[in-house]
Amino acid sequence: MTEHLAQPLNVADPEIARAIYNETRRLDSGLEMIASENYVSEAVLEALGSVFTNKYAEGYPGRRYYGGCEYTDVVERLAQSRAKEIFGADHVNVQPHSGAQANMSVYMSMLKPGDSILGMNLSHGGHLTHGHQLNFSGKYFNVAAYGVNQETEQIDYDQLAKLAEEHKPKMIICGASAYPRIINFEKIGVIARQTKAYVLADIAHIAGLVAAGLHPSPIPHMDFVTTTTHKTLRGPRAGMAMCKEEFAKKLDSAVFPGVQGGPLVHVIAAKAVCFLEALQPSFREYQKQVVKNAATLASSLKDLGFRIVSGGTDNHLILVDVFAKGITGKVAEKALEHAGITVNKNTIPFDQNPPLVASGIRIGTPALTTRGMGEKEMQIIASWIADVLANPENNANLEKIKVEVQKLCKNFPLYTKRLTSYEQSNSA
Ligand code: DSN
Repeated sequence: MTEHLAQPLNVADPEIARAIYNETRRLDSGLEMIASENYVSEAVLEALGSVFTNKYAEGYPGRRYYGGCEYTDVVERLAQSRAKEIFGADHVNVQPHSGAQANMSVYMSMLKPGDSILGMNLSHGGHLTHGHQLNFSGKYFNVAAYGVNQETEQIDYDQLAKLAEEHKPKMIICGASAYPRIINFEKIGVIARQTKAYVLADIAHIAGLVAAGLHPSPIPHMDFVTTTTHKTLRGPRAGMAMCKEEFAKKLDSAVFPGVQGGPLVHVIAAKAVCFLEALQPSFREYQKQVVKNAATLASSLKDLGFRIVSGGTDNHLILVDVFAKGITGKVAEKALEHAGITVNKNTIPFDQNPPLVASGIRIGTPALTTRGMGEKEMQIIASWIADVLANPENNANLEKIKVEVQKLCKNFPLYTKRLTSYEQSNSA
């Protein structure tokens, strides 16, 4: 290889190397509590940074539009068979670049522009791609939306059934990005069959829990199941789509050539690695701890006087109604960030504030659990969150808590070799 192309990153591009180092330090020294984030393993990172980034491989294993796909086929077949083993799906397509593209592919395989769909309202915990007016799903399809019951703040299955009966959607979409409770996939599957609708579950948030058997599987009740691979599943930033055998051909041609061109083979390799990790017994233990940590966080915050949307959690996340304490989600997010605790502002059901202000914050435990934190740490963190939100503008207090956060993080180190290697090579 030409000599200058063999240079390490910190020599070839010191500015980008520095930004990567700073991001690694940020992850290591702060509390990452965004419910959709996690920390991948070194093995996943190695696969992501592999030479497979060089490869074009349009098509599928054994039938590609490019030569040189011998090892690409090995990678994609391993990813497919591991995903099938984890979820028990008839058919899996591991090529979607993201969850949004996985969803788009499912729509493209069965629907035509103008068809009706029924999805969960974004402001009640759904997702943009489930029919939001600003998203392609809301622009191309005729959307009806279900939500949660105002009292229980849990999915209103009666409303869902009624809307399905009235609107006769061609597809019902379930799954959520800010919903802390078990989703009754069986019930939704029955409603779909009664109203002759196809049915899709987007399990992006809970895929790791489903893989570990800690959330009921949607597979027996759904025609299609999509997910991202980077949230509770703890793999690379990407998507995946599964379906019943009868829809396999349609789904595959919707992914390629329908929605995407060449697959990202290095990302598929990293998905395969994360799937192998998810098949290990330790993964189930990890997911159990994710759920226990979220439950502890919810009960600790409740004890400290916070209103938890729906009264608690069954999964990896909680939604806290901070507006009930007189501050907005926006202010809460900023103050917590100042103190080294990263969360995101989030609307709560029937929110009186717009999404960029929001009345809630969404907090998740997948990343901190990967670091090895447990219920004891969750109790400490809950008390810091309460302290920050009691005085969100007291900068001295926020700085004081940040120091405490950093001390705690030192006991749960992250990506140490990467940090040391950069520091050593830049110490001269
Ligand atoms: N934006 C993601 C989340 O944070 O939940 C969902 O795609």
